[in-house]
Amino acid sequence: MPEPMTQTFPPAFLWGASTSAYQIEGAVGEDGRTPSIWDTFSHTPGRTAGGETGDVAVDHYHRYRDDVALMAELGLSAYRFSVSWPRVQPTGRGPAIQRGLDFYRRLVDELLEHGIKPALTLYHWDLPQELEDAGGWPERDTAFRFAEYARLVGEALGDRVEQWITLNEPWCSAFLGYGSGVHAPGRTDPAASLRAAHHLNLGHGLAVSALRAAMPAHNRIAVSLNSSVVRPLSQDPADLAAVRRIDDLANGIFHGPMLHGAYPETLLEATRSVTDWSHVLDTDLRTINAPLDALGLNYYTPALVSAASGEVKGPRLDGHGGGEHSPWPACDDIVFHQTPGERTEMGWSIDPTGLYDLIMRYAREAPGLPLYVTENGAAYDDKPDPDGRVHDPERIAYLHGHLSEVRRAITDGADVRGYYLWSLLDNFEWAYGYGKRFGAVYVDYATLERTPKSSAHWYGEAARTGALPPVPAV
Ligand code: PNW
Repeated sequence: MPEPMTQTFPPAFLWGASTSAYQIEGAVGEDGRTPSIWDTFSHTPGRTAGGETGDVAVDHYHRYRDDVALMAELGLSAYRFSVSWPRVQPTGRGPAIQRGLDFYRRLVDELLEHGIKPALTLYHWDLPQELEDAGGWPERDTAFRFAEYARLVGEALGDRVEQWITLNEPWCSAFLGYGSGVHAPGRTDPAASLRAAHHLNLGHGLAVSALRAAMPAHNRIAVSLNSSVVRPLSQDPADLAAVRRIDDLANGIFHGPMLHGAYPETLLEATRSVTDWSHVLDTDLRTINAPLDALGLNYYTPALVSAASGEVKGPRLDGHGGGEHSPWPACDDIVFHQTPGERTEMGWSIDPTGLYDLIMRYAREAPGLPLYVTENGAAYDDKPDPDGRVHDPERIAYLHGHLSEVRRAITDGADVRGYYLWSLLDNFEWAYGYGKRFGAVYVDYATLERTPKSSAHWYGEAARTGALPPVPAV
């Protein structure tokens, strides 16, 4: 009998971990892989902390067997990874190369042999450089190239992977990649960022159809959005209007066309000074609105905004401080404030209620659509003790807090089918390099040795029992 306070989850609930190709694989020149925009970006001086790159990362390409064994030992039931586009289709055009696909076949077979359900993300930000040279996501053709790539991967892996995710966090690709420029390809053009958002949407819609045609019908297709929880600094109408505009640019710009077949009118109106939206063809909206089988939500921290009132600009949601270029087009009159509460190493405040609010919002926005938390986690400055163990009670508290809110959402009627912590392993945290450790498993970057942190053991127990174990004192 569970104790009265035990928080149990539905028996079929998936307990997973997430990673992405460029952040963990390394082996960037092997088996025919060509550079992606992240290779180019990370090798450009001044773009990443300490000039760090994913050249070696955590060498998962060669150590995937050990990494799967580790997941199995911990008791995880699911694993979300991404396929590196330039490994499978080096120039972004033409036939797939089998050596690239073979790596993912081996990885998936290894997972299935250990009883771990694979969830495959097609695009976690590593666009083949050749496609960026042809204009990248601001160009319409990139959407069609993405659908073609989706078909190739669907044909190759559709027999063994059931859970498919088209895009990871298109907001980051569009607005950090082409707006603020803190992510690859590092462009800073607000009009291009809005065109990129549309072509990511279009690529998603085209890819859904391509996957349906290429794969067995029982496979499930989803998208992972980093939908934001946007809160007003006050109930002042000007602050509420600021929330509306940021919400449109963070959320509605993606879920509008994907779930409802239309961009919010308020979004089109508010961005007229940047674009006339003539890049959107009428038929695109029907394409983007292709029915989905599930929705993935990535959540880390909420945003707190107000209308400008003359004070110094607070750090932005992108965690890069008030950078020179904003990722938010036509929002110079909106201020981002530091949200209250304790923060992680990213400077992101910890607010588990944001995850509850996000889930409940999408339970309403997409009635009947199963939801997954496809990323949630925290960076801390983890260090091994003299005995070699790594204790991270803060991360356990973070995971416990957020999983409790997932459970509360389920109790309140949301159909949440699983949770993937970010991340399985410490890895290349994009522009921050290796300094920010999100892993449940510690990686010694000198030896690449893996050591499960205490949070990995805690999470593994949750996965094995289907209930949240008690939290040690921090
Ligand atoms: C996500 N923001 O990135 C990504 O999906 C992961 O690859 C990444 O490692 C993880 O979250 C932790 O950062 C984000 O500025 C990057 O709002 C930036 C933002 C959000 C998510």
